[in-house]
Amino acid sequence: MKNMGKIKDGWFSEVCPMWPGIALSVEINKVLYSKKSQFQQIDVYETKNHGRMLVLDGIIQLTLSDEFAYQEMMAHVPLFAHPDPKNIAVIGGGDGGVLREAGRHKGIETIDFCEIDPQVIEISKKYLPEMARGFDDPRIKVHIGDGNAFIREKKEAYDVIIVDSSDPIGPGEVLFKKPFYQGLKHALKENGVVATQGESFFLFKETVAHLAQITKELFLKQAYSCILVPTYPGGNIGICLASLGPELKTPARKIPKELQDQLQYYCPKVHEASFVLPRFAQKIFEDI
Ligand code: SPD
Repeated sequence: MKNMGKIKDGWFSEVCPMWPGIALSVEINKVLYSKKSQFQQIDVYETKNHGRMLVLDGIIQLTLSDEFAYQEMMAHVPLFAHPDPKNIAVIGGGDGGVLREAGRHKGIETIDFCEIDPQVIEISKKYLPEMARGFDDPRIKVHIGDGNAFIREKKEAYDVIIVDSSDPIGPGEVLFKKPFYQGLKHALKENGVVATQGESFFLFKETVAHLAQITKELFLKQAYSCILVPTYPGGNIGICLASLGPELKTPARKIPKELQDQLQYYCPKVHEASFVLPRFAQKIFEDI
């Protein structure tokens, strides 16, 4: 896929046809890594004010200054929505950030992790150790391959599945289609919960509506949680959540104090508040 990032006068600009007319720019000091893998262009920058930044095919995946918001919410909202997650899967997110957060749940027994691009894992281990320490957890089994194919082979295997995908262009595209969600449902145990990268309701109304439609058709409950992330387009991103039983909008259990003390964004009140949407965004869900 065409690399959509541009560098000019020391600024990296994320320019993507998915969000026309808007470019998010970050001032950079140094290019630490820049190479094409079998699947995508991978760049790591040292930014001037936001720590290191991982960019795939020209699209910002994270900066170290605000990554905690996304990783914490992607992991803890679905994991606390489930009453007792023991076996979980994480699809995508080769930087290891969601794994790092999921690993904070002591009750989890197994974590299957599937990533299509092994280079993202290697580069994250080398340049983003704060993220990739997620891989140190002995409960994790790493599978390199296509997330869609991986999930299709699983039947009633997981309490929670988290899909930390890039946008629906390039390798992540298949993860926004109905057959993938059918596979997710099939792979969930009774009372299972699924959370997928759900894009911004400001910039991707059609994608948000599309995912809501699919999850409404297939699951018992569905909801959309909003996360504030300054270095994602529009300053926000969403989680598309669906369940075969549990309520999604309130945590199913108390957060242990020692876990809460490690977090910077997630807490039970933020869990609930993240589902309170502005009127125009509520309408997306009413209209499906
Ligand atoms: N528009 C960018 C969306 C990126 C979502 N995935 C980020 C991966 C961080 N673990």
